[in-house]
Amino acid sequence: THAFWDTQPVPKIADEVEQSGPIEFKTLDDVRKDPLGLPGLFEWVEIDVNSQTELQDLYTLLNENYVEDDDNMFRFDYSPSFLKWALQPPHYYKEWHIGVRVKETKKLVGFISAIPADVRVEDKVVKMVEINFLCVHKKLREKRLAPVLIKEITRRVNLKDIWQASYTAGVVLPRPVAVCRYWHRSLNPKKLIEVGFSSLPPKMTMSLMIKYYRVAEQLKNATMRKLEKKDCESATALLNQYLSKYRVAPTFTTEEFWHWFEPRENVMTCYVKVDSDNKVTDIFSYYNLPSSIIGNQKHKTLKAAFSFYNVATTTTIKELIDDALLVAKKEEFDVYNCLDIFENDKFFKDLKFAVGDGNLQYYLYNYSTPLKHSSEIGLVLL
Ligand code: NHW
Ligand code: EN5
Repeated sequence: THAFWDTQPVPKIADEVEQSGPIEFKTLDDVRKDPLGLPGLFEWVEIDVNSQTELQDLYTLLNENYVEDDDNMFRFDYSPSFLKWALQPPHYYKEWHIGVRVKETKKLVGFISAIPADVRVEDKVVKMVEINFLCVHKKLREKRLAPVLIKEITRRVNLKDIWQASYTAGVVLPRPVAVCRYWHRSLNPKKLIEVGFSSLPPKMTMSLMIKYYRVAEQLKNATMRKLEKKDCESATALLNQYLSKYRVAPTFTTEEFWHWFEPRENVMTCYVKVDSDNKVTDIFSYYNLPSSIIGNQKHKTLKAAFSFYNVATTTTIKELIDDALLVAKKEEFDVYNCLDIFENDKFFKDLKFAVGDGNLQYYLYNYSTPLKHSSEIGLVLL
């Protein structure tokens, strides 16, 4: 049982959902105008990510306390520039960057965020928020602070007349829309083995392994280049058209597209191919999310690229991602990570991906819809 989740407008684990739509209907009159109560030692704060010191506080909280793998060997290490990008898309609200500080010391011990997004579920585009970076300091765990953060962000989102949310988590809660798997493509097998990210299969030698994971030296799509601003209209149209074939997928304005895909050093890599009329025909993109390696003497960080949105029309998805691997290798990533959403399972075997030990569940808040297969999901959250 779930003392908190059982009180929320989400389907019960055993519910058999048939129709898509909101679970409850409320109006602004139903929304509290004052913040939720916090235990007396703590206070609500807004984190201003344009302030170097506040951004650094958030970075440190997450760097020390955010998501780890099941064996506590790796912890996500979102960089300050990544966090700024992730939290300030077009039409963001600073009130949705919520921190909890200790009153006396001002130490940041909790955080949750929302950003606006239009997400289509089946045939309806729903105005939503995407919730991310929920974090409670390790020393304050299991004291029911997370439900307070979730209720407070819900209140502040509701105040803007938005009643639905999407989020992902490694844990199972009531009730996943889809259960997805991570797959991994080794780019630096020696380091991955040294840090325990992967292991040397029996009868495999290190030199065989290195040879096996070698990537091509030349792009399969020789004309692919970095995305430029002038590509935006065409690339947005191509991506929205592609996303229309998935059951759960965002829709992007040109402005949002440029925010999310503009190449940013150490944050976002996006390449496109254009035809003779300057129309974008193919796109690959990935974001840069390293992990701290917990307690390793030799290596402190694992450099991981995470597959974002990809569209292939003049090439195959396999050749397109092969090119992404080459670029990621050049950018010195150790591993390229990818969910089994979209049509991604088409290239896993041929491109030497191996299934990981982590799941990712997709969720909607206050919206029920029948369970989806991972390949019906067309949404990537950071
Ligand atoms: S998923 C990453 C979440 N963060 C981490 O895993 C970081 C490391 N862990 C922690 O910081 C991406 C803590 O363990 C957290 C829980 C804070 C996770 N989502 O305070 P208590 C996101 O950011 C439930 C939702 O005692 P704690 C997405 C748990 O089931 N609920 O636990 C975030 C239990 O409820 P139950 C989660 O360990 C989406 C209750 O929390 C959860 O000290 C948020 C226990 O609370 C999770 N990942 O703190 C929902 N993990 O009913 C957004 C645990 O079972 C909903 N719980 O008793 C939409 C809101 C907006 C709506 C707008 C209309
Ligand atoms: C919020 N938007 O579990 C998301 N990662 O498989 C938050 N495993 O990296 C929720 N355990 O399998 C995120 N190597 C939930 C994910 C949390 C992080 C996580 C998994 C995903 C992961 C690696 C390392 C495991 C270390 C021990 C893994 C084995 C596969 C290997 C890859 C390289 C080639 C050979 C095979």
